[in-house]
Amino acid sequence: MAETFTNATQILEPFKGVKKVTIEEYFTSGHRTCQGCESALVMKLMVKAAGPRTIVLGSTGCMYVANTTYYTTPWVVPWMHTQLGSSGSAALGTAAGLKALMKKGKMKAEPINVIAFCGDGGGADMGLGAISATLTHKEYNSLILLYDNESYANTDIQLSGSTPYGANTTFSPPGSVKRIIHTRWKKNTAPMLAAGHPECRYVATVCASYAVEMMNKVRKALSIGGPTFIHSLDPCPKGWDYDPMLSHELGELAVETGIFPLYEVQDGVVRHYGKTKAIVEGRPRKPVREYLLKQGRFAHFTEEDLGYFQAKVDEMWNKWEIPGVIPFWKEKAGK
Ligand SMILES: Cc1ncc(C[n+]2csc(CCOP(=O)(O)OP(=O)(O)O)c2C)c(N)n1
Ligand code: SF4
Ligand SMILES: [Mg+2]
Repeated sequence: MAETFTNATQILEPFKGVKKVTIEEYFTSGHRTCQGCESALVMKLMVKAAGPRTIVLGSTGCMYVANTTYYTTPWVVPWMHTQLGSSGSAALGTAAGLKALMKKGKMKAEPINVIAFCGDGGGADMGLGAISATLTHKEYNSLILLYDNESYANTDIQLSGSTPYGANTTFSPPGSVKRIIHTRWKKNTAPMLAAGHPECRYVATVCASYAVEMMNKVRKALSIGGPTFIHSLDPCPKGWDYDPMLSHELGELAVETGIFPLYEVQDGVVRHYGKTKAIVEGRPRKPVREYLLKQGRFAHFTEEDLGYFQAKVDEMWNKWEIPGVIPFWKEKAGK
């Protein structure tokens, strides 16, 4: 006799402070990421927030390759690799499969979290279409988490649509004739997905430098139901070329300079978080040079380049309809 099936989610209450965070780990030793790798911390916090009744799927990239050396794995929960552009398809297929098996009584009906992670190459570039499709299927519960180390890191730091303007990558080395090879501005991925998928109930940005906030956004995304999306900015010592001990500080600086705002879009309501909220309420932003000049990938920047970068970030805050989130502004009357 099939059990009654409701497709409910787990209700994961927010951790009320760091002392209330559970001590159990579901991403443990056994991986070979670089020293100071923030994306490994993101995996650890993501699955700690989700808890043991969770399936993790991951597309090709550092968080696949460095985490699954033959015969070892840090994952304590079930996990599966999926093709580079397929985090969306893997999330949707797994959620649909679980739902069908439970509905038919072929497995115990219980809420199981489905999380698919992807890198910026796999998610913001190659897999964007599959993520978009998944975010339109409101009948299936899943979370897609994009860990953004701002390059195709695993294949030796090629530039992606998430790489910041001017950064030195293996595809954009500064030369003596042309200093800035990468002249495109970083994609605004989370708002693009929030605005384009009106029935996706939860989209958020996170940074593991603010770990409790990050875990609570994961818990909210999993509890709220339907497909959800989180974009995490992850300092990468190898790709960004800095001392590994600076990972935490660089995450903070990305937020304090206003380059990477922290917010959520829940049922269409935008809420800024933490230091981003303080900036919206009038706290001065730190100059972008404090963030950029700590990283070797910007070592070739001149004052002119720093000025250009600062002006673009100023525009996000002074001109955008919703500061740091929505890059439109209304035409002034009479123009
Ligand atoms: C279809 C396909 N094209 C290319 C590759 C080679 N490849 C493996 S990992 C990777 C980089 C992925 O970058 P990203 O998604 O940002 O993850 P990261 O390596 O930065 O963690 C590439 C290009 C592949 N595995 N599959
Ligand atoms: S290259 Fe960057 S993302 Fe990849 S394992 Fe090293 S620090 Fe982590
Ligand atoms: Mg990447």
